[in-house]
Amino acid sequence: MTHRCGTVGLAGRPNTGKSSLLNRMVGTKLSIVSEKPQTTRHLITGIVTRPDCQYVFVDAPGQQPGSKSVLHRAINRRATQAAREADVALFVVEARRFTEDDRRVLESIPDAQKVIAVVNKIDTVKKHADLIPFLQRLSKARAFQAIVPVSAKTGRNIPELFKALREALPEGPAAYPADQLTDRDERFFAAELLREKLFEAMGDELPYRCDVVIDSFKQEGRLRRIEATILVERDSQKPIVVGAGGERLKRMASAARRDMEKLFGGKVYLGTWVKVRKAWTDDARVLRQLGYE
Ligand SMILES: Nc1nc2c(ncn2[C@@H]2O[C@H](COP(=O)(O)OP(=O)(O)OP(=O)(O)O)[C@@H](O)[C@H]2O)c(=O)[nH]1
Ligand SMILES: [Mg+2]
Repeated sequence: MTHRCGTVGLAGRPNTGKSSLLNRMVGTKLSIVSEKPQTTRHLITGIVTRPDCQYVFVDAPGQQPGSKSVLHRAINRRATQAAREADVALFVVEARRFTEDDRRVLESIPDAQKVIAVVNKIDTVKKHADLIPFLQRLSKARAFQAIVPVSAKTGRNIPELFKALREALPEGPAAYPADQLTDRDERFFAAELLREKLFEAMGDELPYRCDVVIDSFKQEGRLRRIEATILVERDSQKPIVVGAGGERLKRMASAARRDMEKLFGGKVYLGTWVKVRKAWTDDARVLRQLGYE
């Protein structure tokens, strides 16, 4: 059988389940997930190596209209970057929902690009027949290479998606060693896992005012000693993140630490601080430090 290898760029409106899908396909939780939109802020590579094909998935932020800050614009700029630059784009929509925002994402993927549509969250559809009119409507939006209904949650139809992807990828040798899972380092994942807890524990506004900086990451024997700072924009936000008696910060930190231990496969010490960096979401210098160039 010919060997294939290529990049697969994810794109879609916020919250359609792109990161959940990447994690499901890679079989490891690499990309953080939450119920809130625009959880993902960076491009994250997840690599799947099979005897006949290497799939290099790239997760991306969901594109959200209305540019609120410099951070927001930076996130939006990379929303369809992975899909535009990859060998194949995976356009992820929610079962039975195709909104103007979905259409806008699809239109920003160039006509010449190969696109596979993934209809995610089919576990929320009781009867398969209920999905058919939606699939028909979707098929008119563009000449897709394939339309594959899946559930990232249950894993339903994921093998079919791999099959459709393989057919769309170019022939070639593997680009990465067979045991490589990602192009990001542990420092990156440490920051992301703590950021995920902010998304889980905080209200609708504050997660977008926060980010995480890893101040130090040291391997001491089998222990990873990590010091992290949560950045907030205003003095008034700090006590909200810390919580009464420091309870909330403690809870978020232990949840993040447990996830890190699982991903890294070893004990982690995590120290956390909260610092105010006035209006950092509009500060180009801070944004550069955080990796949003
Ligand atoms: N029922 C169901 N829920 C799902 C499925 N896939 C994802 N979700 C949920 O949908 C929400 C959003 O998932 P994410 O994976 O963070 O979505 P995303 O597209 O990466 O979102 P952004 O990074 O914000 O663009 C989370 O609450 C997930 O648990 C699925 O197959 N079925
Ligand atoms: Mg995401």
